[in-house]
Amino acid sequence: MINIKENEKLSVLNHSCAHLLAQAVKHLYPEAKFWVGPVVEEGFYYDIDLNDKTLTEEDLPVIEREMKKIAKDGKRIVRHELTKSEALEMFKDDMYKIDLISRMDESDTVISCYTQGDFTDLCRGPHVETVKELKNFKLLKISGAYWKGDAKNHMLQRIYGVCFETPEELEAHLQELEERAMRDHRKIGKNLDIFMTHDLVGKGMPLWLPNGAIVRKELENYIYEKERKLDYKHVYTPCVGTVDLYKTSGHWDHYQENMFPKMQVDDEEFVLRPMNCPHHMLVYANTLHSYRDLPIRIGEFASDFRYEASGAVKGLERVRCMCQNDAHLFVRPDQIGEEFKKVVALILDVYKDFGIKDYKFRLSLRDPEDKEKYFDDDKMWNEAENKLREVLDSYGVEYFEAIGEAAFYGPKLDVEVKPAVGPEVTLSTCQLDFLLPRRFELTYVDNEGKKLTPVVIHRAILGTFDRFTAFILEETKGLLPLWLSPIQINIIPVNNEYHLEYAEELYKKLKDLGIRVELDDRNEKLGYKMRESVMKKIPYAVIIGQKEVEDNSISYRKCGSEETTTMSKEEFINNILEEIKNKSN
Ligand code: TSB
Ligand code: ZN
Repeated sequence: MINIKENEKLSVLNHSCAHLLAQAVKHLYPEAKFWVGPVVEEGFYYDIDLNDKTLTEEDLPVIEREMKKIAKDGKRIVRHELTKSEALEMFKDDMYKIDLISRMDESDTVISCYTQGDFTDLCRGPHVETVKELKNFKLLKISGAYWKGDAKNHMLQRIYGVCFETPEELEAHLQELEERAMRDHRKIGKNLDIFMTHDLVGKGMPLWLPNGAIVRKELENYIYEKERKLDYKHVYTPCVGTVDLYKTSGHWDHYQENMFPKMQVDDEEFVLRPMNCPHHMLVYANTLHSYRDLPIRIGEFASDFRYEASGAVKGLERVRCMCQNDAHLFVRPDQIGEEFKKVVALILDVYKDFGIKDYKFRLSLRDPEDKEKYFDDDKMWNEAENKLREVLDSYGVEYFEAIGEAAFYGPKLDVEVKPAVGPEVTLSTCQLDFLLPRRFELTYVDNEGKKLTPVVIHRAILGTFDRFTAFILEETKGLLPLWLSPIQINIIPVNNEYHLEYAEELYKKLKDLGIRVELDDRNEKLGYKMRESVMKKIPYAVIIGQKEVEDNSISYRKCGSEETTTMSKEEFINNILEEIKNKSN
């Protein structure tokens, strides 16, 4: 999909279109005030204050019509330059523009505004010459947005749109947007009954429905088995901890803005945990360790709670209550490289199993200027960052660097993927930490009986089951591999009167074998049932008609294919069991 912001010509066009939008809104709602209207990757938006009036999607065509009318009129777009005091005078009744102008530095900024007909807006420009050039646009959606992106401020209304030079380009873009929306896991998740949300439970707190619970359980079993083979030891720990636990770890000082507020119970202060590391540090400290015991790998499918801005929560991808596929690896300094390599190998192995190809490794480093967010110890950071680079270079992993993306306790290697809608997100992560083991005074005994401090590697391969499910639903467009599908086989008798008995027998047999099977014995037409089976993304639709009953066979159609295959019942069952066992894609 084209990135409008990176295309100079389209940027100008889209920015001019944002002004056209503002002008139309002003015509329709004279009380409207405007904050900012930037160009973004997907077009443009404008943040608008309409006092108490709330717009809905239905208002967009009305605004579009007004925009078309203004564009047809064809006024020139004229630039004026102003001094700061002139600008302050000109916009004196507009708190938003005054806010912007007040922050401009008179000496090195030219303050400019642009006028088209009866509408003037403060703007740096540049713009197209006349509004006539703004022909091929579309308003896409409307949402709320806090002023300056701060939840403490009041809410503005954000209208999104996009503009192109030709109607063909616009049409192609809209088509692409529609396809993308179809791939959105929130839509797929609803259609396939994977998860739901409810205001009474709260924002960012999805409820996994039976179909989703199956997917999650299968993912848990899958990764548990991989980790078991790699000598991970799994634990269960509580999803709360005392404030003191998080003061010891440093989360209280460096991660508090991402945490839910504390709660008082009797004489203890608790927080819902945002991470599991402190609990795992205590599990490690529960036993004495010799240098020969390391690495020790403590894993958990652990629930965490994080404060994510209400505008940022999104389906299963960004939630406030999540379950991490977490582990903390306690290693000797000489084992860092080898253990890190094993984690990267596991990530690659898992991605291969799922057929995930489109991802990037990102080396996330601290921002040395940000003393609040990152633990302040230059030596420790340099050591950790250099060690990580050294490991990555020696194993030939390709990555790019991102400043300010590290965890507060250390640098990390993240895997970044692009969801159907919205910016990139992190899936897997592998993080190097010299800090937490020190803060928890963890030790192991070396061969001379001396107590030394281990190093910790934090890692999450599937990231969270929540985000991974969101991602895999989008990757597969809802058609999950057989082993992961909530319903694996749908048996459809052609005629209940003659074929139901045979179908029921097959249903029972498959169910006894542990296959997730459904029998569609409704009195509906075959074509109708087949279409529904495809819509529900059930990998196999098995058709039972006269021929099948007589030959003791089955016919099946794979979801998405028009081809029907017939074979003996035994052969089919063997193939299915094999496909599930092999976790074929
Ligand atoms: C790996 N302490 C480490 C852990 O040991 C940790 O918590 N790392 S994390 O902060 O990067 O989170 C791990 C993973 O959780 C991320 O890689 C990401 O895939 C996933 N994740 C983070 N925030 C959210 C969220 N709000 N919703 C869903 N998944 C999330
Ligand atoms: Zn951790």
